[in-house]
Amino acid sequence: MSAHLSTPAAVAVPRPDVLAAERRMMLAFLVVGFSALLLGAGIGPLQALNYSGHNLYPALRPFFQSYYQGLTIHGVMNGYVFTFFVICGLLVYLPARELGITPNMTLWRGSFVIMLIGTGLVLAAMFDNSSNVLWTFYPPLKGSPLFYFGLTALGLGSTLPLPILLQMRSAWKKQRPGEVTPLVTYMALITMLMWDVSTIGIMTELVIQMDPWSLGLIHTVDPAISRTLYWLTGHPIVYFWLMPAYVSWYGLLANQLGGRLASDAMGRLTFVLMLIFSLPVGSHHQFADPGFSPIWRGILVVLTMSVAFPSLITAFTMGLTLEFAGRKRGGKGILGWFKALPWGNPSVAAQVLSMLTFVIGGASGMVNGSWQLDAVVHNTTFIPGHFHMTVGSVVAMTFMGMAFWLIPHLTGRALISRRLALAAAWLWFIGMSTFGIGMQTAGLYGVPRRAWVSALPHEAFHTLYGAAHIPMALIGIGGVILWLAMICFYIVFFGSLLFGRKIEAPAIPFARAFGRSESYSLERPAVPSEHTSSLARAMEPVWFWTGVATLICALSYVPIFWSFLRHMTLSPGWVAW
Ligand code: HAS
Ligand code: HEM
Ligand code: CU
Repeated sequence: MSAHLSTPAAVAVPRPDVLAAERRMMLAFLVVGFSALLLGAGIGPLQALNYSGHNLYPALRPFFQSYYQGLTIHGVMNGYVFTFFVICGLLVYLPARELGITPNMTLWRGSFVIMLIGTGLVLAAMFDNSSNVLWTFYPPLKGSPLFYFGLTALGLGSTLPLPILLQMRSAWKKQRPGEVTPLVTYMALITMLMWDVSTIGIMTELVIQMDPWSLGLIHTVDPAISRTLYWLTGHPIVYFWLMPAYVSWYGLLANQLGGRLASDAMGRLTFVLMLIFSLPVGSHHQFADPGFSPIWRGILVVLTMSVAFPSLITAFTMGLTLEFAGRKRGGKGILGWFKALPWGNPSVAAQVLSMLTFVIGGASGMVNGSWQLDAVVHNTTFIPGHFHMTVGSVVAMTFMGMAFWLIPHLTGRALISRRLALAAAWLWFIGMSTFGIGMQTAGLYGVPRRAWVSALPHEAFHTLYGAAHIPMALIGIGGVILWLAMICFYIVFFGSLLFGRKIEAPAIPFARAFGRSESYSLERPAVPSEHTSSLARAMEPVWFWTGVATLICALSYVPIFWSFLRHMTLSPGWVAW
């Protein structure tokens, strides 16, 4: 047997100054990302209070002229800036630690700088009240060129981790021929392949339609084509947010729990299925748009249910992983294992609590994904209810949980308060659940999303929405609890960065699994190559799977664009504020 063991190649450990530079870069991504969340999510409760009938906007006049200006800032800062910075940091930094290979720092810095410029441009465009076009920027609403060029830069910068990952993986493959890519790197790579293919939609929309339109070089655009290009990317974007959270669940959490991952191969399968199924389904956001045949809408329903499948695999794999860990820690009975998890660790608590919210977030996704049911909930608060129980909880909380170990790891400073970190996780969980359930229930009463309802006269508000007053009150209460959660989180986040006690930097969770104190070298336990599962091997040809995904995507979109291009409906721009 030992003859088949692959021996670790002798590779130079990255130099301490290079490691320090990588840490600084990761920290920069983290700090910018979470600062964007501070601004974006800070506005969220104002919107929640809008739905409970409290209009705070007149008091905020010099900063926000309208509800829609605030809502645009909220969607853009949270949906693009927070997520992109954290993800583009993590998906390079974690593989670099796992492989023990230095990433291409020029490209990584390039990604950061381009996105930072983009952020500056969109902030200027949103704060000068010129671009209240909401985060989906549907034409014919028209904002300023700064907004669209800013988004173009953000989009471009977010694609750059892909070449960095490809370079690192090929360097690793040269040293370890015949072995499958380590799990975290594999997942990061599939995520970036999916994302870079999908950005063709939004980048085409921005470069061919919105950028020249905003500059006045063309005078009209076709909104149906824009919306379809937008959702070509706009659906995969939700998996671009989710998959890095899954990287943490599959790649790191089992070790944080002191257990083991139920199945490495299932993790790989999950990612490949997400790559294949997320690209063609964007038009399920357009069930209410004209121009799609009923047959195509039916196919979209089937494809959408298929993309839920990898998350169901994840639910079972994670459920088992949690159970392993809980039983190992002495948990007994049907749910005793759940109680026995290391709840005192804020990083674990944030991530496991986020999984619970995903049960509701995922179920509401299946409601949206069915064409008939979507007709009931489309454009109601049910939809933001759905996605705050996914991106607003699963993704935001998992990233917060990661920040709780990343800050000590990157800076060598301890968290200033473990209790406050735990409070942040629990308050976010309670606040987001109260808010999300309120939003979803209010949506079933027909309360519209994207509506400044609190500006209505008192009687009109009560006549229209009186029946939904309990869920609408829950929305406001959830929002206020979320403010408290944010206060706890940011005291820990910035407090620890500035004042945390100096400690020895903790190891990356997966480093411990491989028996290393710090995952800086290529020293992994020798794995008998024939022991790697055949499923994991079948998932290894990433270019093949990307080709399949791209082909299916093209097959689904070419007929749609073909008919749209033959029946163009051009519109001039509107400024509705
Ligand atoms: Fe969605 C709209 C369908 C998932 C985000 N979605 C949105 C929008 C956003 C968004 C931002 O088909 C609105 C954009 C806008 O502004 O208009 N979505 C789905 C489906 C899924 C789904 C089928 N969405 C997500 C995720 C998001 C996200 C993830 C962000 C991260 N969504 C839609 C549709 C629309 C839509 C329509 C358009 C609606 C309209 O009318 O506009 C699926 O992927 C969901 C699958 C998930 C599951 C859950 C698995 C559960 C897990 C946790 C397990 C728990 C454990 C704990 C292990 C099936 C993994 C166990 C312990 C115990 C003790 C029990
Ligand atoms: C929209 C509240 C955090 C992403 C909304 C809406 C509310 C809200 C009430 C719907 C507004 C409307 O339809 O009129 C909150 C609260 C938060 C929070 C109270 C917690 C402090 C987050 C986070 C994310 C996020 C963490 C993502 C990472 C979005 C997006 C929209 C939205 C993308 C859609 C904006 C649009 O319709 O144009 N939020 N949110 N939110 N939220 Fe949040
Ligand atoms: Cu979608």
